[in-house]
Amino acid sequence: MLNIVLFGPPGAGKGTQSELLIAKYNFKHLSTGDIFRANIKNETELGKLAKSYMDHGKLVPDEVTIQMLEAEVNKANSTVGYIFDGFPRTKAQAHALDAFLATKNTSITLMLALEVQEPELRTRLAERAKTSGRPDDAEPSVIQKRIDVYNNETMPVKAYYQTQNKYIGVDGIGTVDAVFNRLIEPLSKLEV
Ligand code: B4P
Repeated sequence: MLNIVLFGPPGAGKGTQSELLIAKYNFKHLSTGDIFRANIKNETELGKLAKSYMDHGKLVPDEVTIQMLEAEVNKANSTVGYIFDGFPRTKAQAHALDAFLATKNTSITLMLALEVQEPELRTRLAERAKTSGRPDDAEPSVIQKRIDVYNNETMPVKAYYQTQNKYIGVDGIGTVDAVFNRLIEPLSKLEV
């Protein structure tokens, strides 16, 4: 079983690359952003709560996010493995994920991190705003807030996996296919 954390700043291409990884490896995809957006669309209580944070570029509180993620893993019950896309985004989430996976006799195999610099992130998110209908893409000040939150609250998660020797940084600039080929290189070694 391979469990991958796909990491990177907002707009780095986590969602884009997850789709390709799933097509190749049959992983179960768990994107906390997608799950929150589905709840917003269905106007659930969780959706209303998540929206009040997401629209301002803030993280949804850990307690709510961790509980939701664990419920989704239990529902999915994959034997191939999971791609955690956009989770963990705080050290508390990383600790909780390790503890939770241990109860299932498994663990995170690798963190694959898409490295993309800020000007490119701003360009991509502004471009996506034209078609996504996402309020958090539409406003440059909200995009900046998401990047700041990433630098302050999410970056420490990188060190968490580095100390476990599980961190692999990948250049996220280039065509989608070129980035994908860089991402699967470490995975192909694991498959042997
Ligand atoms: P997410 O849904 O995770 O969104 P993201 O970081 O904006 O997107 P991603 O990196 O997946 O970008 P994409 O592939 O689409 O989070 C949204 C919000 O949800 C957070 O701000 C937070 O409020 C909340 N949330 C989610 N998880 C949470 C958690 N664990 N804890 C608390 N809160 C949480 O790519 C972006 C654009 O770039 C696309 O338009 C794409 O076409 C383009 N692109 C991709 N690859 C490219 C390439 N190689 N070259 C050029 N363009 C490319």
